[in-house]
Amino acid sequence: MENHVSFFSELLGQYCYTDRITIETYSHDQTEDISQLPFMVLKPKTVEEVSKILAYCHQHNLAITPIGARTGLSGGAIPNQNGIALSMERMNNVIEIDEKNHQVTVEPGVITEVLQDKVKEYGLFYPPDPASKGSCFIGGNVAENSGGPKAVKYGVTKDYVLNLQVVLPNGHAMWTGANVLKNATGYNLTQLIVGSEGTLAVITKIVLKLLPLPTCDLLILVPFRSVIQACQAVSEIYQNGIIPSACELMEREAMICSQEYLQKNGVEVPIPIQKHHQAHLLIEVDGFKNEALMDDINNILSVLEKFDSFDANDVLFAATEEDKKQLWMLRRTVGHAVKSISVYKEEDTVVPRYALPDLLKKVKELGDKYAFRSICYGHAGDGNLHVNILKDTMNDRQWNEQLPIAIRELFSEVVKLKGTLSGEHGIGLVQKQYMDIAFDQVSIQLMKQIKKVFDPNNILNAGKIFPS
Ligand code: LAC
Ligand code: ZN
Repeated sequence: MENHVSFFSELLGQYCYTDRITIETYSHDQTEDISQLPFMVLKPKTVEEVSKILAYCHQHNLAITPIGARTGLSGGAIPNQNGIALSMERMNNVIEIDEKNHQVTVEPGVITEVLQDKVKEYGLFYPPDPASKGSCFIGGNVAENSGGPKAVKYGVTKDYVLNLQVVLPNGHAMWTGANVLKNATGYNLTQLIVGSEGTLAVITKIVLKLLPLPTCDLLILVPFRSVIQACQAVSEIYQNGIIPSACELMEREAMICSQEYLQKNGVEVPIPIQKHHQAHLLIEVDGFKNEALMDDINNILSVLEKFDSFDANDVLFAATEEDKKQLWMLRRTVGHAVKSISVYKEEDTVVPRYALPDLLKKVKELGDKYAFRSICYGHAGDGNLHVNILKDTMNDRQWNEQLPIAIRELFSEVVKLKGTLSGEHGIGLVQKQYMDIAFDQVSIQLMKQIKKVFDPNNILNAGKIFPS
């Protein structure tokens, strides 16, 4: 160990850490209550440093995990116990905004919202907006193929990644593609790296596609007396040819929980939640002409009229920018808020949009069968339901032995509905035991062989994605 520490100290000087506080800080992300202590944290600044670090780890068989802002929800960036934590936080430059081509080149440690704000100055738009956009890194978004509310109209991170500079586990630095919108040249290595959760290569530069920035948006909060009908209404909106820029679902408890959490933290979001309202849809439309957006909203409302549990009189129209900010804050806080009330597990189920009501029914049925409480919310327009399962009064045996059986049953249903295990949070550590539900052995072996081609010594983020 001492030899290793002196090699890395020589390479990085003060940016090689072995002190207790740093080690503990980098031992976890935001995944449940999991933590694994690395023996060292490294914070390189250049691609050359990353290359030297990986070449050394490859040569000495040292486990190393690339780490972003530690906002992940599946444990993708939790280092191996006694492994090395490779934090990308110092590689945080927006290198070039190419206005002529609507592209931006960034380093992985740039905060997603900082990137969005920077390109906004040029009238450009980077749409993917995970709930943690104010703190997560773009590199982590690429590694996990993150989504967010706007995915429903604009797509997820993968849809914007044109080219990547990566360092292979043996230390070789390379570009995966070209800075072009079309590319039919060889295997698509760029998209293989996207969503590979830091298991194939370390991302050191990212070229992203940008869009013109929409100039207006409208936002409504729509109450329903039935959560199942709220889900049914979502696909009805799309079947009527309307594509909102966000279509989010919050169960009653999710709204209340978020409101109370914000209040405890000194933020009042005074939105009336009536006793009979079981769910809300938060629907946004965006574009370039306000009148066209008003038409969209009216069309959406007339589609919703078909549902008898829709309360037209209680629709809340965000009249000001401040109203919009508050509604989005309420939605973006749900995850944190739910977690603050109990030990929890968060599933990131995703099904074809039309199957969302069936998925929700199954979640509640399983809750009755296995005696767990769930709070559901998420990106209904994408069929992407976050199911937060609370430990509450469950005893340890129920939690540790019964719940995995219930989750297995849930994922089996998801796959039956032609969906899959994770829409945007990744597999990481916490979902790998369920991979056999989504893939047969041949597919899993194929993926493991790809991992081996990239990383023959299995040093890079080992133990993730695949069941041990
Ligand atoms: C959200 C995160 C948890 O949608 O994905 O709030
Ligand atoms: Zn989400």
